[in-house]
Amino acid sequence: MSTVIRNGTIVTADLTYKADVRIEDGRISEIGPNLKGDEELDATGCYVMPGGIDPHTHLEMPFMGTYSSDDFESGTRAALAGGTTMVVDFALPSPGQGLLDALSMWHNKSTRANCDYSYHMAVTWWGEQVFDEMATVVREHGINTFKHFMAYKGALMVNDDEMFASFQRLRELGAIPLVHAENGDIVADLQQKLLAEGNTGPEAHAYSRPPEVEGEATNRAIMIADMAGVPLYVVHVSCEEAHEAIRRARAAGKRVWGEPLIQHLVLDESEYFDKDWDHAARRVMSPPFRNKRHQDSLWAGLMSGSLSVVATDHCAFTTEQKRYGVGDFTKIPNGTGGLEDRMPLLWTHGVNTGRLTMNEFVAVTSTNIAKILNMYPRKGAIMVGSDADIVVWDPQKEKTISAATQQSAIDYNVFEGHHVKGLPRFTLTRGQVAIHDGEVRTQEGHGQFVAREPNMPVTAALSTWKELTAPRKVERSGIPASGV
Ligand code: DUC
Ligand code: ZN
Ligand code: ZN
Ligand code: ZN
Repeated sequence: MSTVIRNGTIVTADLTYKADVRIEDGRISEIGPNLKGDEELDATGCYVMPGGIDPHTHLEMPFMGTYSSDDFESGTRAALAGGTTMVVDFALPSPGQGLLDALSMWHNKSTRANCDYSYHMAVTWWGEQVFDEMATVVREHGINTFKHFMAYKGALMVNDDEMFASFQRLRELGAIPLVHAENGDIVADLQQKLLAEGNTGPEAHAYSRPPEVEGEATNRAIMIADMAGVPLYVVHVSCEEAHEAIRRARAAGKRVWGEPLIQHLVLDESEYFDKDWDHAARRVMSPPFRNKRHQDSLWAGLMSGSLSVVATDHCAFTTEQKRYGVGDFTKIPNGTGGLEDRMPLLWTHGVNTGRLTMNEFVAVTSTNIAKILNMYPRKGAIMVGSDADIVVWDPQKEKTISAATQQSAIDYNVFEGHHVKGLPRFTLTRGQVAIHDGEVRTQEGHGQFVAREPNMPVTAALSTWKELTAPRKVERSGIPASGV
């Protein structure tokens, strides 16, 4: 059984050309003119692009006293409806829980996925067990990225010494650290001050996490990664200060990547002020939405290449869940949705406005992250042999975003009322047509785990926990003994 996508224009991160695509056994088997197949999909007037990859989702995640409401079924259905064919979720050990234990919990949740998926592992505490299990996670479980929370003090946060030790371990394993960069100590301090002054509403969430706390933590993480000799991926870059730190690091030759979210590119801080409680609380996420100066900086980063990937941090809570924080903004579950809307919104605000070329759109929604996570060209490419994760994109198709028609399980959409032009006609996940001209044909359980090899050569001999934690003599070569 073969499927052929006919009469479309292929758009990849570097090429635009007219050709048909044949798919067999879930992979692309031929690209060329006038192909015939058992099933034919008409792509006249459409662009045939690598399906989107969202490298930052939290599906069914235990967080802030509850669970995020989209699970691997509804989350991946939303993804496919919007042209995204793969998600990378975070396996999140609770403090004290082993990495392998958390990983098997995540494997159980994801059996219902409609599209392929992978995981980043989160380092939420530090100790010999984490150190040991890291090697197993990388070498036997196909995970080469590890997330560190510099915020959420008393819950998920790791300190600088722990981060430095973890980064050194990742270096010898050929894995890459990710950071949620906000100064958690200062956020906790500002939260208490705001509450003490009677600022209990959702707008205080924004005041408690100013751009400076993100800029400081981003700079710090970059320096720690540099001292440990590892590359660094900074998730949800939301402000100019963080973007500038990344841009400077890249200009200095450091391998640092920044990931803005579609929410921060499209929505601003006015969503929190002079709005009813539910409206503002539904938009509480960390980092919070910023003003136009920051949005302009993020767009400039995408246009110039100093920011590499657009994600969602999809972490959806119902209005009822958000109301846990009535009377205390620090208890509002942090997170917003976006999986279904990322690609149409970025096309509308990026390609249709002339800020991004179509090829750049493919790069920042799919190809760049496939390369960073070491799964290119299996994912992120239209090439013979690549997985047939494809979106047939109709640039003329329009809609107004609304919770009434979304796939996500929650009762609202933070982009309600936004008009988009540019939507999928077909979305294919390993050859299966999951979205067919507006009709949802997803298959629960079709999705498979994608294992990813370490990115860089692994050092010949790994250190032991004892070696890593042993006191070391600090060498101060270059400092004259006289102190002159
Ligand atoms: N930020 C959110 O808003 N939600 C999930 C975790 C995070 O860092
Ligand atoms: Zn985060
Ligand atoms: Zn996140
Ligand atoms: Zn809009």
